[in-house]
Order: sequence, then C-alpha cells, then structure tokens
Amino acid sequence: MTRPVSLIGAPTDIGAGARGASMGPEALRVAGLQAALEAHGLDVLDRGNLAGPPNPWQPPTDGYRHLPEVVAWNQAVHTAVHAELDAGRMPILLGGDHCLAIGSISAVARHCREAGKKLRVLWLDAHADFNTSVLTPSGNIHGMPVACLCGHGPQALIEIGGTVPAIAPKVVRQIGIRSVDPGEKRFVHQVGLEVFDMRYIDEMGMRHAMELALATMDANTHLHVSFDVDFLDPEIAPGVGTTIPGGPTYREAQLCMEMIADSGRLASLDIMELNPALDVRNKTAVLAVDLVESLFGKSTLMRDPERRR
Ligand code: 5AB
Ligand code: MN
Ligand code: MN
Ligand code: MN
Repeated sequence: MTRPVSLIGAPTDIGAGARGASMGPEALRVAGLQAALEAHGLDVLDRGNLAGPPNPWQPPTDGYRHLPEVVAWNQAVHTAVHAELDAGRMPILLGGDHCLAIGSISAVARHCREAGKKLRVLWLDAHADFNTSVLTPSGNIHGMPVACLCGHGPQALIEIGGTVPAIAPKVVRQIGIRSVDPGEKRFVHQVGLEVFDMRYIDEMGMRHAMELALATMDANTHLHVSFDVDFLDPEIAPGVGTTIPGGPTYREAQLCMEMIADSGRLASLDIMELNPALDVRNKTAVLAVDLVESLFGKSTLMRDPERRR
C-alpha cells in the first residue's frame, strides 16, 4: 500500500508572469483531487493552504521580480514539505507558480540526504526553467527553479535547503520541453541536463523517453515529479499562464503518468502553474486530476505489462 498523502496548498503567483496561479490549489480541490485519490484507496489529508506575502506586481530589480516574497513563500513550502516527509507521508504541493519547486525539491533533497536515499527528479514542463538573473528575458523566478536548485541563483534561494547546491544536474530528467530561451539553452547544455524535448518525443515516442528517464532507479530511490501543467498541449490544457503549442497529447500524457506509476517509486509531487483565470470551466484542473489519478495507478491494464511489447 502506498504511503499516506498530504495535500499542501501554496496559493501564490509570486514568481509568474501572469496573475492567477494563486487560485490553482482551490481549482484542484474543486475538481475533486482528494476524493479521486481516496477512490484509489489512498489515505489523504488536506493540510489546507500555506500563507505568504501578497503579490506586489512590481518590475524586476537586478534581474529578479519579487525576490524577497519568493524567498518567503519558498521557506514556507520547504518547511511544510519536509515535515510531511519526516512524518512518513507523501507531500503533494498544489501550486501556485513553479518558483515554489525550489522549496519543495530542496526539502525532498534534504530528506534524501537525511534518510540515505537516492533522488530522481522528473521535470514535466514546456520550459527548462533554467534561467538566471542575467539570462532571463522576464525576471520571473518561475523560469529559474531548476537553475536555483542546481546552485545557480541568488544566495537566499539556493541555500533554502541548507546545502548548496540542493541537487546535482544529473538527478534531473526533463520531459516535454519545447520553449527554451537562447542563453538558457546554452546553460542547459553546459551543465549537461538530460532533456527529452518534444523533438525527441516526436521521433522516439513517449514510451522510449520515459523508459530512459526512469532507468537506473532502485528500491532506495525517491522519485519526485514536478508537473508544470503547461507540459500538456494547450488544446487540452488552456488553463496555464504560458501556453506553448506542440505539447504531449492526452494519450501521451497518460502514458507518461502510467509509466511513472508502474515504476513504483513516486514519493513526492508538485502540481504547478494551473491558472484558473485562464481556464475554461475548470477543465484543465479536471484533466490534471485525471492525470494525477494515473500517476497513482488508475489505469486498468487489460493486458499484462510483460506482454505489451
Ligand atoms: B514555467 C520564460 N523562459 O524565463 C522566462 O511556466 C518562461 O514555470 C518561463 O515553466 C516559464 O520568463 C516558467 C520565457
Ligand atoms: Mn515550469
Ligand atoms: Mn528530515
Ligand atoms: Mn512551464
């Protein structure tokens, strides 16, 4: 039986370029996330929402928008996620914009160090989120969390987990990437991030990408999934701030989630960047819940996995 789950709402758009991701946690609740997980036999506690500073909606200072507020929100996320892991529960962070993955993943990395576990991070996103203050075209910190986690960013953000860097680039696998800024792309290559971009998925298929992304984990590996809802094709998921065409279809996204479930290693999750202000009758939230159900083993295999080849 999977460990008990805790939902943690982080209602802010402090790191985003559009307002509205602050309503993400409530939209996921309205779409029935807790009941859907319980229907799969999970023990689910909704911890409610974290608190943090309001969004002052200011232009960037020295390449960052709202840095002090982003730090405050990430400290709250770090503390809450780490507490759930310490209690033997699986944290599901309900974003909120993707800058909050700094707090979430730094907590997961700290827990892995303390518990002697290996870490694998799957980053499902249209974007690489590997900008720095000099590379960023926007100053929006939701475009920087992977770089911050790898030690490239402002001191107050990179040291949130106590150890700098929080993670090594080699633990990360990015899936679905199709929009990377020019300087960001050079930096991604420089640090050697493993990226299964849409071109790769077009040519090789989601199955092959996921086989490689999930390879070499073992019973001692903690798998964290950071799911930016803009990973999905905007035709099926319009409710995000930064839509990029050409993302995974419904079936490709399902397969991705099903293969993660089959790995049996999922131990923490972020559901990020859902923007109800841009959604159509909450359909992107409903889709996100459907996909999260598959992450927890919803799909009924009519054929034995061993016989699928
Ligand atoms: B998201 C962009 N690269 O840095 C930037 O949604 C977009 O968390 C970042 O993936 C998108 O501003 C951040 C142009
Ligand atoms: Mn993102
Ligand atoms: Mn601990
Ligand atoms: Mn994105």
